[in-house]
Amino acid sequence: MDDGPLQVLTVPTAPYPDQRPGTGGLRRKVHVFQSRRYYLHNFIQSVFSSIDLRDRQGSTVVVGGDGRFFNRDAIEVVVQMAAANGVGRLIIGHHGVMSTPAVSCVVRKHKAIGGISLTAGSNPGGPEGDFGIKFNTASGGPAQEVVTNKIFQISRAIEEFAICPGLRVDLATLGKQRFDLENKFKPFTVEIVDSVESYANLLRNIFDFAALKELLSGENHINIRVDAMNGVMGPYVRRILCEELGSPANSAVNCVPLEDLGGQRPDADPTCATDLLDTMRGGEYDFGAAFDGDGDRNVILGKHGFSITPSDSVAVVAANIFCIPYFQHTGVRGFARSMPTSAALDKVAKATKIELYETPTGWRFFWNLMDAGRLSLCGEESFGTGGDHIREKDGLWAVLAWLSILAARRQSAEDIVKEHWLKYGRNYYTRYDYEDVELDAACEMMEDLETTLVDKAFAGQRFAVGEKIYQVEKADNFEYTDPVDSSISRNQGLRIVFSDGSRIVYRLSGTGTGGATVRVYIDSYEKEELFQETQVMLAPLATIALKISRLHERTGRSGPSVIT
Ligand code: G16
Repeated sequence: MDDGPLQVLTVPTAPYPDQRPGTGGLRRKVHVFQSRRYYLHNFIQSVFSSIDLRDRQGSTVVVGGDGRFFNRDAIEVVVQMAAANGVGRLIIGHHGVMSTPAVSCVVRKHKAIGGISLTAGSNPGGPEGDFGIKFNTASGGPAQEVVTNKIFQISRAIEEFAICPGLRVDLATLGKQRFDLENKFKPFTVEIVDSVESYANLLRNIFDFAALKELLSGENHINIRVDAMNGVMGPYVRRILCEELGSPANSAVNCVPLEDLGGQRPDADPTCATDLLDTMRGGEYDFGAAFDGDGDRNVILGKHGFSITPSDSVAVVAANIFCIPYFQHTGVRGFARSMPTSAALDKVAKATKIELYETPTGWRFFWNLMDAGRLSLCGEESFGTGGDHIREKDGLWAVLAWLSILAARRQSAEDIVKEHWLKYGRNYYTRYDYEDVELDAACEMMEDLETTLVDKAFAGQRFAVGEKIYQVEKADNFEYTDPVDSSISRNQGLRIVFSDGSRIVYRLSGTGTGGATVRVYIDSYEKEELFQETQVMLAPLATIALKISRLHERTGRSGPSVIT
């Protein structure tokens, strides 16, 4: 600052055709950001340009990230470009690290115009891995389609970007830093904040921390095991679960955010959190949990590794929602799940006479309902659960929700789930992922499949596997009309619904970075046979799913890359 006001430059650039944000922001291989000139700059400029200049001028923006490789380089660019684009104040997590739920919380608390999270969620990290940018708007929720479409349109025609190349921010020092910019009357401010504090305060007002402390460290405490997966959640787990709620320090593992995320895929599902699953199988711990890189997803395990599907998890939380003090105060306005998520939540909604919304995949479809006061709790099969306290799914919130239920009911997670099935019936659920499939082959298969499904002759068809016979009740390409703003989202997944309520859903993922990821979701409701093996129970439907789509033949694959 001693050298006078910082220069603001306008730099010419050329557009890239592929910057359409997917389900969780823009995700690409790290080398794409490194090797394509101004690839990151173009996207960041498109994000800022999507906000009306009058709203942007002097505004506040929150910046966080999960600490993965390329975060620091990217934050520097974001800071320099925010300053040059008229933003007045940036709030940044200490060391540039802040979880996605905390970014949502801080955006709302400071009435920011938006938040930028530098993360590729549950995708692998490191120089050979993925990097990404999520953009949240003033509500604290992921940008909606109308905004992401605008960002994409701008990115396709971009000719220049604005930047203050001389601006250097110290991410390691808490507090305010001021920078004088040429052509600006007011200094540009950067505030480095404790990444956990505001978020922890929010949780303290939602849950009964005294009861949770008793559960985790009182006389009859349970033993928990929490895996932060070397992502952003380490500091949150240490501070909230260990220091504040008294869980022993060694109950939390992989708590230091690493640039390569420890070389493992930071996904909150039992196939990735294998260390946690193995440890839980040993029987030493009563309850286990893990998160993804940026802390918005969660996996919940009971003793001996009893695995709880995300679809069941949200249904159980819904059925026990008044174990959470927040909902005792706010009441429950509605439940929601994404279309491919199992219908377990629907059963609870029906029994409690609470409205149930079925939305397309992606958290951005939930928060409009929350802002309109119509939704309190929602979940997705992709290990996302959350409430209307923020506008993102929230991994640690989900863990505290479960612990609140355990504290109130004094039963094991497994017993709670099994009692739930006895009362409501069970939705057996599985997802097959075919990763890195050739894009054209995947798209052509989906197109042909749609042609088959929407043909009038398809409804009513019967499929037999062994003794099981399934009759098609309806089949379509899922389309959603937002009940709040009447916007329509088409092409959200091909689904076949059978007369017994079982479903097969086919979708192309919006988060992959190589080729296409084909997802096949299978959901079957049982009232009697409640305690069988999922894969055995769903084998007939899986056979039918592959037969109808000819997926293996069309993609050249002999089986899924991952089954969850
Ligand atoms: C993102 C979105 C979620 C979505 C998930 C999977 O999660 O935020 O809403 O369910 O991707 O999407 P897809 O099936 O299109 O891959 P995250 O945690 O990766 O940001």
